[in-house]
Amino acid sequence: MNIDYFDIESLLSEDEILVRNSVKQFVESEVLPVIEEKYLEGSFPNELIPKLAELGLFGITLPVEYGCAGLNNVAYGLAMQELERGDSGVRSFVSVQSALVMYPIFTFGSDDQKKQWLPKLANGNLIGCFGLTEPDYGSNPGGMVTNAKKVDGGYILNGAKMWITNGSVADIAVVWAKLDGVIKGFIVEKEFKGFTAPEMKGKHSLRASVTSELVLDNVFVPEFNILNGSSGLKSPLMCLNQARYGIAWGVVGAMLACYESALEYAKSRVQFSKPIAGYQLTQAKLVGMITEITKSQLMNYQLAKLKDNGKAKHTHISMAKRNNCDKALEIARIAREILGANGILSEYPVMRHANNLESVKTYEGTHEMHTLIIGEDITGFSAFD
Ligand code: TGC
Ligand code: FAD
Repeated sequence: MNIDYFDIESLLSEDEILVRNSVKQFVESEVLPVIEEKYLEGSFPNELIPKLAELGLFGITLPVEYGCAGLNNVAYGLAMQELERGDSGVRSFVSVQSALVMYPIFTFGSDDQKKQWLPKLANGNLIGCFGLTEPDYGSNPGGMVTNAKKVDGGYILNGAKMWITNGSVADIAVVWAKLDGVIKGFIVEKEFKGFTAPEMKGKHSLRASVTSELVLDNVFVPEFNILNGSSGLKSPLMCLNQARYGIAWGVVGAMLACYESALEYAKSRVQFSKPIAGYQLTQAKLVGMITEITKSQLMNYQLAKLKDNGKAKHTHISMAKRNNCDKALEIARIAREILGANGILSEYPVMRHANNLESVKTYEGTHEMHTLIIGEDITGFSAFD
């Protein structure tokens, strides 16, 4: 089923529809059959990695000369939407690889660095992660204490990162550290002495996704591995723009899965004299859901157009990330309500999506951070401190 109340499909090109349909088909045939089990087990379905690469989903907007698909932002968004219709953890995997690892190498790296890493990241032979958050610096990454010192032939890195998606499975980590007080990006390879990435356990959310600490204990990073084009907090924030954009689209996929599940259930579950879909209270819930989905779809489409035309501001992206994550979580919770007791079972996707969305609303800038970012933009007053 394509839930598209305002016929947004009529705005899509044939290529964009093709991307959406092929990712959707992949999710239906390869992700949905395994995801509940993987979620309950607490592991990522690694067997999907070569297939995600084959579909061209890693670095989807980057140029073909690096083995990427070179597609536009509508296609990127639709791909993320369809992946997250399956599971936020699968979309996270692709977000990190594309927006947080390949994008910084493409944007801040030298030609040699691009040639060395991008094709292998595009074909899934290398997996990457992105280390910005620290135990004491989450919403305020500018305060980070991880630091780099210049030495002969390279740098010595010390510090710790926390909550890092794909950390323990990554071959390379894009680590942000202060060099003479200025934030720079470094490519830390998993074999480097003094570098470890213990997995974080006990999550009730994003269970089909690996989350880790990164520990840097006097790690020598050769000169070749510094991202010289990066400078200051603005550089990691530019990467976050790419990922937040993908999340804004992705969570619409989670909304669609929850809405579809609740609608079908409501039409067939009979209580008192008729299906619960026939009661006004249930209809009000379903109407609220489809209206929020439609608003998010329209905002995403216009955001994509702004982005493709180089006119998207980071505050536009904040608005879409903030709104869509909030509404997705609300929709997932209401869907669970409509399903009654069945809503907590793994037979239905809604509780998994609801739990995942708790993280999605938090990472890449919490709801509150995006409120303050937009608040500052419209009033001219910063309310962070
Ligand atoms: P502030 O002074 O506001 O900004 C510093 C410089 O950066 C510029 N800037 C941006 N540039 C590009 N894109 C953006 N989004 C930008 N936001 C700000 C700003 O203009 C300034 O430039 P300049 O030239 O003046 O130096 O910084 P602040 O220290 O006051 O901090 C505020 C800020 C923006 C950091 C905070 O609002 C924020 O965004 N916090 C959230 C942190 C965050 O999102 N962390 C995410 C970690 S990664 C992650 O969660 C991955 S999840 C992966 C997955 O599994 O999918
Ligand atoms: P804090 O910053 O401690 O915030 C706690 C609460 O205080 C929040 O509600 C926040 O909104 C509020 N708050 C903070 N400051 C203010 C203020 N000024 N005004 C009002 N309220 C405020 N990070 C990475 O670098 N790489 C990753 O790959 C990555 N993956 C993640 C995966 C998962 C599953 C999760 C859960 C997180 C991940 N993160 C990652 C970290 C994520 O970006 C941070 O959790 C997020 O930025 C918030 O930081 P925090 O958890 O330290 O919360």
